[in-house]
Amino acid sequence: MPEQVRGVITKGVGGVYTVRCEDGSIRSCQIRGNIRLKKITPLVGDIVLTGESGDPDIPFVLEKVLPRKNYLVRPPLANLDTLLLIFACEDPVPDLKLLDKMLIICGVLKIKPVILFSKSDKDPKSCDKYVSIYRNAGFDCFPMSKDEPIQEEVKALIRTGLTGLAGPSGVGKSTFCNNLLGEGTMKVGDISDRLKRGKHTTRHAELFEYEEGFITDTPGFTSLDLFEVGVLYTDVSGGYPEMRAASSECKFADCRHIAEKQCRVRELIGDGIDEGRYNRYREFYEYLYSRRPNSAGGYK
Ligand SMILES: Nc1nc2c(ncn2[C@@H]2O[C@H](COP(=O)(O)OP(=O)(O)OP(=O)(O)O)[C@@H](O)[C@H]2O)c(=O)[nH]1
Ligand SMILES: [Mg+2]
Ligand SMILES: [Zn+2]
Repeated sequence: MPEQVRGVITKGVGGVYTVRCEDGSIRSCQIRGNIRLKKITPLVGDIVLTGESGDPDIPFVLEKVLPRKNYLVRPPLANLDTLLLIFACEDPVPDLKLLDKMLIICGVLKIKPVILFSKSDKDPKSCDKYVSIYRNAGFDCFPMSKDEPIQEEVKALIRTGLTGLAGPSGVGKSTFCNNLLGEGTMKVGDISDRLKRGKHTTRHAELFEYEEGFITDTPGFTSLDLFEVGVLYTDVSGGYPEMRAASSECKFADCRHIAEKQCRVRELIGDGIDEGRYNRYREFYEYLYSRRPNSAGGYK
């Protein structure tokens, strides 16, 4: 039996997976013919065992994907410690609903979120406003501009473990990677003049070494359905540290902060709890509650 070597998937394009192995080698792997991998799609960030394929074109094969700590459907990444959520304050304007959904998912998967509002040069005031909303909510959140060095505080949060980037197209994820790792690491695209949207320049996730850890650039995405990725209504509050802190003062221990009397969370709206954040909480909660298991028309 040929020797198996362990490594991490750094890229997967067209069924060919690049693996950075523990012995320092880089192996191009196929999965063809491997029955053990039938039920699982390997992802960037997966720890795998590789073996020889006997095929000179793609000389190695993925033998096994080792158990994952966690994984994201969007962007498709495995074994994350930190998720760097990048949203532009302008061009494109930030989709805070998408951001809040990602924060809920981080809560479910126990991934540490760090939020960056990019393009602060375009509208410093609105950038500061967004940053203060998310800082007040209890998150690590920073303004960023491509012509300024990446803040040391941000670097300190991502220097170990596996960090993924996530955010819409055109917000500057690849620009951030180039600032961090050196110009030319990733191709950077324009945004469309008319729609003020990105052009999906990055097509595949790709993992790079950074300090003592790894960082992964990803393609931008615009939509995400919490129900489809398996989030339950009971998970929503996990994306709202500011509400959890206040809920100990709600009259009812199981307060949902929707229609209950003497709800401290609702008392604080506009005065400690951001109204937009609260409204999105309510929308997510009501949507997922309507789709809970065993509800009328449910799936059980
Ligand atoms: N003004 C300004 N422009 C920026 C900033 N960061 C990125 N850009 C520009 O935004 C455009 C898109 O940047 P990319 O880094 O390709 O964006 P991306 O998030 O990787 O986009 P996808 O790969 O499509 O998901 C480029 O024209 C960048 O130069 C910034 O801080 N300020
Ligand atoms: Mg990109
Ligand atoms: Zn309450």
